[in-house]
Amino acid sequence: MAQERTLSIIKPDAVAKDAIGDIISRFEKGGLSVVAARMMRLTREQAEGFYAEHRERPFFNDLVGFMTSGPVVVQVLEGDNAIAKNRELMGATNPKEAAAGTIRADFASSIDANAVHGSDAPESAEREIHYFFGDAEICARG
Ligand code: RTP
Ligand code: MG
Repeated sequence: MAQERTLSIIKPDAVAKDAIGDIISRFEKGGLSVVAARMMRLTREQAEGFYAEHRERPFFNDLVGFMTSGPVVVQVLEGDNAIAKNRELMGATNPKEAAAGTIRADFASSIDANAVHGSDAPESAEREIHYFFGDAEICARG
């Protein structure tokens, strides 16, 4: 299977719960390696730009408000089939629908405060990785 990279964000609710370590452990145990990482507080402009595809959606303001409500951890994950693997480890957007054992089932409290973000396709992964990281900040393994 192809080696891929994907952009992951540990959202403010999970950071506030001190679940950073547990969540990164899920990725590592699931076969994904961290190749770049930064803790930061998103500005409104950064959050709006990141979620620009959702600009017209009714939940956009709440989403931006939530994503700027506290610090997040942005990271690049690398591994076989990393984009789909990360989404599988995350579980469904709404934690009520997330499969048992997924990150959202275990750490999310609502559809808004849902613990993690993951890129959903190769094109979005490319855009989202470079939204936060320059090539020199991504550390090759091996
Ligand atoms: P994400 O982008 O954060 O990884 O989540 P996702 O792909 O599973 O879901 P997406 O459709 O991209 O939505 C982005 C975030 O917006 C919030 N949302 N709220 N109230 C609603 O109906 C609703 N739908 C989406 C969620 O917090 C979701 O993670
Ligand atoms: Mg999404």
